[in-house]
Amino acid sequence: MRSADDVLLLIDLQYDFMPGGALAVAHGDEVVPVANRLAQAFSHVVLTQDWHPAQHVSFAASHAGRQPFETIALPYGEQVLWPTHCVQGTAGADLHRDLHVPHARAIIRKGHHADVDSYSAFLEADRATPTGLSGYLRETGANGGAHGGVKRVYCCGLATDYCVAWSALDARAAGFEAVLIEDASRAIDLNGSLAAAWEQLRAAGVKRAQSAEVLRGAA
Ligand code: VGL
Ligand code: ZN
Repeated sequence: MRSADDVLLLIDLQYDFMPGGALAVAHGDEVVPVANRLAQAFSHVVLTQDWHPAQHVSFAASHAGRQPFETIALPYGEQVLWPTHCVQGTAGADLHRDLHVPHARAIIRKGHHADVDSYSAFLEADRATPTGLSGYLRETGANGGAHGGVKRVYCCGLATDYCVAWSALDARAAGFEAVLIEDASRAIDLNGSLAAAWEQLRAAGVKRAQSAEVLRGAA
């Protein structure tokens, strides 16, 4: 079992990101059994859910004449327009039924502000609004805040080049060690986004690991 310094962050294992879903990630369902195995090795697991209101600013359908996968300029920067996905309370926003992590301690829902997207589990796309996750991780962990909380965040899930990468980068920026578990994640890979994400992750000091290494305590 991993020490209480470590948390496993399982990102967006929701039907809309699975094959057949509204924003399907190729082979996304293959990560569910890997996530289940990893979760058995961590006492501290946190889940995330992409959780948008129906007219969310990241949806192409919210912008007249715009198509999915185009980009637009928003006050906080460039935004990819996505197919409508993970609408609050819909079946597509549900976690995959084969995900078995009954000991998960928290579920962070993100992207719930209508006018701001949030790939990251830590900080919304305006790069100013925290989700509360870093405060939660600092206050919990080994023996609670008084003894220092979580030190290392293991990230995996969907999608490698968006929500997983941004979460790992923001974990680093918040002062945690960060590890991205590659084979427990799958990518969207839009216009070179996967290679760009790996370059950013490397530059930020996020470790790239495989689930087997994590499971045998080598990463
Ligand atoms: C995600 C695009 C839009 C993700 C979420 O989970 O990676 N990507 N919303
Ligand atoms: Zn989304």
